[in-house]
This record gives sequence, structure tokens and C-alpha cells, in this order.
Amino acid sequence: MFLMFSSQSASRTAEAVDSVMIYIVSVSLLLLLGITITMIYFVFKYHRKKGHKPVDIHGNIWLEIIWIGIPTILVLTMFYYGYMGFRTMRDIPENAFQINVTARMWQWQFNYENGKQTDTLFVPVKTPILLKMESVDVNHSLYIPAFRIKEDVIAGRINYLSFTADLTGSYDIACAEYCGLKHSMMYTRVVVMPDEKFTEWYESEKTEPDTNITAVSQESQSLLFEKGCTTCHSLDGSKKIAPSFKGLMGNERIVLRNGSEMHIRVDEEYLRRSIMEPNAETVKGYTAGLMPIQKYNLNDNELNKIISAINSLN
Ligand SMILES: [Cu+2]
Repeated sequence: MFLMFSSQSASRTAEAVDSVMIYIVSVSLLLLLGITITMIYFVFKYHRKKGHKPVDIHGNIWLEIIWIGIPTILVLTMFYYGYMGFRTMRDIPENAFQINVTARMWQWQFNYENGKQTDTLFVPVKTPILLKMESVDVNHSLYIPAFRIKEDVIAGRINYLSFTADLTGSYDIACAEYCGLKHSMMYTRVVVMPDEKFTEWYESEKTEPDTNITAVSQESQSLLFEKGCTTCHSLDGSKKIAPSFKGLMGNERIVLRNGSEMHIRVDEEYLRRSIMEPNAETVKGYTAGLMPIQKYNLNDNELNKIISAINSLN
């Protein structure tokens, strides 16, 4: 266990959390060993012997002071280290770089102040980062195990999370709040880059920086990504929870309407209906009732753009 923590931590919060954990576990282990050994020793020393006369033991003031004093000091030091670790997580440095996070079933979206929008979190190394997080639907929780940080993301309320990454690299981001059927797929990554590389990307026109992380979003289909469509619909024909957008327009398919099968050809009218009222019909072979109704999420202009983006994927 100690070996595991001996290498440099990925973030300052990881360092703070790990040292508190090592301290508490070490104290607990010492106490466990001490108490168990003493107990076994006493079992042998004071077992019932023939001809032995028991004696009454009266109070010992020093013994009382020691066994109240030592645990109190131990618990207070645990509190002190724990509280300092907590401050490391909750104190936001003044020069923190802010990124707005939107969570939705089942996708993370990162919005930078200059308008850049990604599904992977890109951050510069050794720079304090402030994530302002909000959900558009149910409760989620942003969890970065390597940094030892986790915070709930709640609809209608902005929560924050702050960290400073100390090592470049790519680390998992998961959702730690059960948020529906594809909760376990709500994974993405945080990519920590050297300062110059981050600035170069941040100030360029490019959507994704030159890292080996594959990008879901492309300029022409960015709205599909922004509105969360690509979480369930692939753009390349691969199978996801819902039919792929690739080659969708003009395609023949069987749908279920009120329990009966119908053959339809995908046209603009069908797309409009299945986006605005997704529960009216379900494509055979897919689970009904999963897609959120988009009536209040899209305006006419956005709906038209989405339909033409789907059209362009033929
Ligand atoms: Cu979630």
C-alpha cells in the first residue's frame, strides 16, 4: 500500500487525501495490533489458575489520564489533517482557470470561456482549475479517481470543484451518481497538457488538441454533440443504445406504434416527429421510452440544423 503512494501524486488534492488516508490507516493498524497482542497476552497471563485468589483493583488516576488523553490527541490530529485536506479541495485559488461543466444523461460537456466546447476535459498542468458544474436533467456526480475528487452535479444549482493537476497525462472521469440506464457508460477523460500545448490549442480554431484522444465532435455535427444526441446515436454506423445517424435518411425501417408494427421510410417529417415526440414510435429492436422529449430543449432553428446534420451523414 505504501509503495502504491510512494510515486508522485497526480494532483495536489490526491496528495492531501492520500496522506490523511495513510495516517489514519497506520494509526488504526497500530491500535489493532497493540490491542490484539495485549488481549492475547492477558488471556494467557490471567487465565483461571488453581489456588489463585482474585484481588479487587481500584481506580488508577494515571491510567485514566493516559487512556483518555492518547485517543483524544490521536482523533484530534486525524481531524486536523482531514480538515486541512478538505481545505485543499474547497479553497479556490484566486487565479483559477474556470471551465463550465454541463452534465446530462449520459454525457459530460465542458464549456470554456472563449466558447470552446468539448466532451473531454483539457486542462493545463500545474494550473488551478475551477469547474462550475450544472446538470440539465437528473443528479450526476463528477468523479476523478486519480485526483481523489468527487462532487455532485445537481439540476438548477451550480456546484464547484477545484483541483491542480501536477502530472501531465490522461485520467478517467466517471459519473458517481446512479443516473439511469447508461450511467455506467458516462465516462470521459481529463487530459492534462503542458502549458504551451494547452495555450496553443485554446487559442486556435481547432476543436480538439493534438493528443491521442479521439474526438466525438466535428465542426459540422457540433450541435448533435452539444444537445447530447451523440451520447446514444453514433455518427459512423456503430451500434449504440439508439439507431445510428449514419445512412438514416431515406432508410426503410420497422417501427412500433401503439404496439403494432409499421413499415416507414425515414424522411424529414419522421425525423421531426421522432425528435420532438420520441415516444410516439420506437424502432423495432430498441428500448422504448429512453429518449428525452426534445420539445423544450430545441427551438425550430436548432431542429432544422439537426435534421440537416443527420441528412449530411448519408
Ligand atoms: Cu450521471
